[in-house]
Amino acid sequence: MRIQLTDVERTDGKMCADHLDLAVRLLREVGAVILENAVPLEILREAQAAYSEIIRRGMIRKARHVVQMPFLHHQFITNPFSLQVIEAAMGKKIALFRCGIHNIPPDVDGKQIEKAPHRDGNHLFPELQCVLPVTGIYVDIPLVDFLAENGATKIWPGSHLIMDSPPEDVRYLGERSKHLPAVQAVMPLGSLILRDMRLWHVGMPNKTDTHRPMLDIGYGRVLPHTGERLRVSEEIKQHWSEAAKKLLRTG
Ligand SMILES: O=C(O)CCC(=O)C(=O)O
Repeated sequence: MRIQLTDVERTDGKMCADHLDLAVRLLREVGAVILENAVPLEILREAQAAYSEIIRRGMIRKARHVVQMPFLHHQFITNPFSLQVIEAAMGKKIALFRCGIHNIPPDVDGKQIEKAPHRDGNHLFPELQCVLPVTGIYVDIPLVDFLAENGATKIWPGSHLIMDSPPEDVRYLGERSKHLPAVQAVMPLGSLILRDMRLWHVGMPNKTDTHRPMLDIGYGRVLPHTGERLRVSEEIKQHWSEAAKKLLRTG
């Protein structure tokens, strides 16, 4: 599930056809693909410095959502290689819906334990036994080398294709995951990983004495009608039943 981009691809800002095909295939079949040498080190150093300042100011929780430079640099948000894969997998109509940082601080008191995995987004129709194409992809960009020791994300290959049956079983991934093979997404600085949002994953304990931050960027396929709602005045709504009001929900 790993592709090393070549110097030619980096100079062209474009993956060759074979690499692109492989990346799309891995995303479809494994649920994730790692692209090494995809992010220039200079901008990563800038982001590291900015994040060190966030740590120094004790703002880690707030940085779980960051809408500021350098984290919104085009080499992150519109990274040419991740966009190539995203557009090949979900089409050209895509939208950015999240930018944040997931950090795992050093486990100073030895209390970090492995948590249960989760999906970042569920199947579009969890009640059907039918896996649809991907409609949401997360691009995770480590701001340090990702190692087994510092808590590289653990993923369950193929788990994006698992339907939860009954659908409520999505709440019990921890128990279910114990029976399935998993790997840690170990990768050097300069890499990124594209994840189908349905893939089971979890950040692992950090056994080193340095922080393990990663940029987490979410893209979704724009689906017709999903944002459209009838505009109804508050005056009318106050006479509506709860069932009627529910028809205007956005989440
Ligand atoms: O920090 C990590 O490695 C995983 C973060 C995570 O769970 C997520 O992106 O939803």
